[in-house]
Amino acid sequence: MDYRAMWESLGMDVKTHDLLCEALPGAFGSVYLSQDNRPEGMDYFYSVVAAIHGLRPAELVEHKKNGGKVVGTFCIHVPDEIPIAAGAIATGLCSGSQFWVPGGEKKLPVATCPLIKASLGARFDRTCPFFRLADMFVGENTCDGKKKAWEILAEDAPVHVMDIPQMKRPEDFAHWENELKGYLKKCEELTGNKVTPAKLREAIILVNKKRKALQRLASFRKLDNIPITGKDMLLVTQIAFYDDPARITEQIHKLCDELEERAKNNFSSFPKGTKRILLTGTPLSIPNWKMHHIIETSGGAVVCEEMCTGIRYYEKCVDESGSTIDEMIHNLAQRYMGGIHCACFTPNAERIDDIKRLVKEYKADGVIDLNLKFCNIYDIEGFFVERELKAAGIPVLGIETDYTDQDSEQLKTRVGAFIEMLGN
Ligand code: BJ8
Repeated sequence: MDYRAMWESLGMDVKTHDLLCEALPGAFGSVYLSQDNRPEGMDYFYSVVAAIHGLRPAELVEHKKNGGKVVGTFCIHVPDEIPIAAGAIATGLCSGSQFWVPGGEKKLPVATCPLIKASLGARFDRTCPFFRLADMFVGENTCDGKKKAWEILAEDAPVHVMDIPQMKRPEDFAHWENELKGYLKKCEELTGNKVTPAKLREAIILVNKKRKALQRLASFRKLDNIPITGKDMLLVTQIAFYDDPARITEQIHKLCDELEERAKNNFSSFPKGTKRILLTGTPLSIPNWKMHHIIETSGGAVVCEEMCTGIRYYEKCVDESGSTIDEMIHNLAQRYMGGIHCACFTPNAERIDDIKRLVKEYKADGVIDLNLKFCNIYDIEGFFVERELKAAGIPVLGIETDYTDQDSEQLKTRVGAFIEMLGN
């Protein structure tokens, strides 16, 4: 398929398409292709990224030609199972590149988190096909920046906003169940398809299978000899937000089969003595590979991400036992609210418990608490993260950054010193 022509037909800026074709291989290559001993099973994921501006969007175009709808989401509190059960394609929309930030700054204050600015920039500047192909954008009021940004986005696109409670009391779960029911209705209206119990059950099983594949992949990172880099694991997780769920599940298992062989031979992707790092904090949307690259070129290996682009996305499955819509909505609410410990909740002690548990499970030598600039909720919660980890004797480094490369050298120095300290 001629992706350039597809961009044109979507009313998009084709100059950006040409620019991406030129810049992406370089940017991706310097981070990824420089890795030695990559598993062959990563080839699929590398090829998806290389054509991210065309390959998957072309499938969405085809789906729409056949009368299908596309639903775009920004937060892992919003279940994919519901649009899938209504016959739509669900796709992640969070943006992780500085490329879109100036466009976002035309509409939003500069002092806004880069993830939000990039997302709005991608839509308003017509520079990301996913943002042109979504028939419905699903926002949530997890943080102040997002909550207000959706009002601006709604001036240009159809937006459905979900009201996520900020506490986890029984009445809050009841409220979230209602919100999920409202979302189901919205998806039915959009697609013209009824969500039947059989369809919803099928979607729950499908998405759980993807989670189980990611869990299997992550389990290799618990080994003393880790057969896959953190960068590769991050890439697979990021693509999981966009790709066809059944296809990516198959590809992840294929990769895992190869890693099983590597594990049998005690193969390690890292030299002996590499320090094991757990990352926690704000999400790392595609193509944000900055911190993983810095850590893994400074004597560290990222063994786990306590993040939405990590463990929080795949560690917990939805209970598959429900048979009525109400029972399944209940189970979805438990998983999508009870099972995610985002800093938007108060109190949020479960996140600290998770970090401590994951440090043990993945044998991490230290934790880096990463915050995207202007994200107040994670920044403030960093107080507890640092205090509690220090009290538990776990070394921790707090870092605030954005999507630019301006602070890369400084970060390398800080991360390098932290990793060296872990060696002592
Ligand atoms: S469940 S982390 S995906 S809200 S946009 S809160 S970085 S200021 S993304 Fe998130 Fe859902 Fe929570 Fe996860 Fe901060 Fe930026 Fe807000 Fe952000």
